[in-house]
Amino acid sequence: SISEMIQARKELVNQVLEVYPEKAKKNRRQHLAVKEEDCSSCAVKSNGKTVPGIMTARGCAYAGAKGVVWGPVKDIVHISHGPVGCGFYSWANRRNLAEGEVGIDNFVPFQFTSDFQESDIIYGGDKKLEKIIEEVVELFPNAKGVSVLSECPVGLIGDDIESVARRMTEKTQRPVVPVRCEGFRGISQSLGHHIANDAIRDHIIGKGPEREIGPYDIGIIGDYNIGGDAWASKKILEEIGLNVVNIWTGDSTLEMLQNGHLVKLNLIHCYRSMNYMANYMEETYGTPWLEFNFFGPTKIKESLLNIAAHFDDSIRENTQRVIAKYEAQMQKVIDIYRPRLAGKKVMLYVGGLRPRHVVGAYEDLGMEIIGTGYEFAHKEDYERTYPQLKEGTLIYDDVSALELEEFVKDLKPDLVGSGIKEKYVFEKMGLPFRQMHSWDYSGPYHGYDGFPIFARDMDMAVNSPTWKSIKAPWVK
Ligand code: ICE
Repeated sequence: SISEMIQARKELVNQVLEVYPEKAKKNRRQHLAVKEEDCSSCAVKSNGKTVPGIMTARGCAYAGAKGVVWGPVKDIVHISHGPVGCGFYSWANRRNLAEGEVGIDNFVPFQFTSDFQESDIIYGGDKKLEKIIEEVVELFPNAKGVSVLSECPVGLIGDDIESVARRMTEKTQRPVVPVRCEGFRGISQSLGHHIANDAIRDHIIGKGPEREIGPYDIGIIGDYNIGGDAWASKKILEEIGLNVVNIWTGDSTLEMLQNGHLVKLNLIHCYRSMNYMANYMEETYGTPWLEFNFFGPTKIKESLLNIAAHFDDSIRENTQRVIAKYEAQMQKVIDIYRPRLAGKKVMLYVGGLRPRHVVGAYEDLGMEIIGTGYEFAHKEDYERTYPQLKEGTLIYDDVSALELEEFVKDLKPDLVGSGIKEKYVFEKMGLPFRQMHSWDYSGPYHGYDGFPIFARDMDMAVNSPTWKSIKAPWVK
């Protein structure tokens, strides 16, 4: 029965926690829960400091600011300011695609670094930064601006990148934006999102030449175009008659950031990383915003109807027509894959949005989420999550490598959806796995274009005969 299952999963949590010392055990217990009908007890603690010594999958503020928010702005050169490693190891692996001519109006494929050396730590890196910015605009005169993303040592030695940025904004006649996203700030990449949002607020929005707002102009907030996601989202919105003028930030331009508030409605996909600017635009400019979810036909339909409700009859009629058109196509996808995937159990562990946003897409294929959790979500994100989950679902916040491994061993899911740090652990166990950050080199997964690809990929993972012939190297 369900109550027995809930009990068993609670016991599993206790059992796994046994290895920790008392203090760590007490801390971690608050981050783990089992979904029950009355969810007063299933709320987990979140957005707290990781227990020292525990293996976390979290990233840092620099990751959240450079990798997530600023990186996809294609016509700005982003300088990873500090030692070479941070920029190098975060280079190109998030798969935020961008169109345009590389080196002319698209700098996304590049990696710019100030490559700090010992002498820069001793004497400071401000002069070097100034010289680099000069070189950047000389080599790439079309760059619309420059962002300076600080890495840890820059903050530790007290460099004044703000004054360099001010001077260079004057000198180069384009925005040079200081982003104080040193990795040691905060407890996860989440603060990096916030810092990056604040930099847009302070240095970019409302500061360019304004444009007229058309009656159907909208912006997409928090779609980073992973594997082409934003293009798939945009396509549907345009089909219902809306005009997507800004995307924050996937395949984005400086102009889109400057004029983010000049739309009738902002649609926010990733609430976690950009709720700050969505709120700011509403409070400052009166631009309304609405959350939506474009994973899987059920959620797409729900979202389209909500969006259409903000517009006139012509948009509403278009929406009905578009939903009907795609419903038939999506049903074909479901007819192929559902028989191969129905009843399969899934465990997820991703960043700050997808652990709830992809649930509907799996359910469209008849799959069941038995465990999910976020690396760095806040209370508001978990509150949006509980209603999406079935009773008995295991919920884990900032789950440690050990905990996740033990949960998976016990619950035996048919598929694990998580990141690169988890991938090879579970694949070596012979467990089907999909990377749910980068879409495992696939995608898009958003929109009607994305769902058939999502379905195919999940089937490919779950039903591959390969897993049966894998024996974990540590099993004697
Ligand atoms: Fe938002 Mo990996 Fe994107 Fe989310 Fe965010 Fe990150 Fe991407 Fe993941 C992201 S912005 S990079 S939807 S930081 S996949 S919260 S962890 S679930």
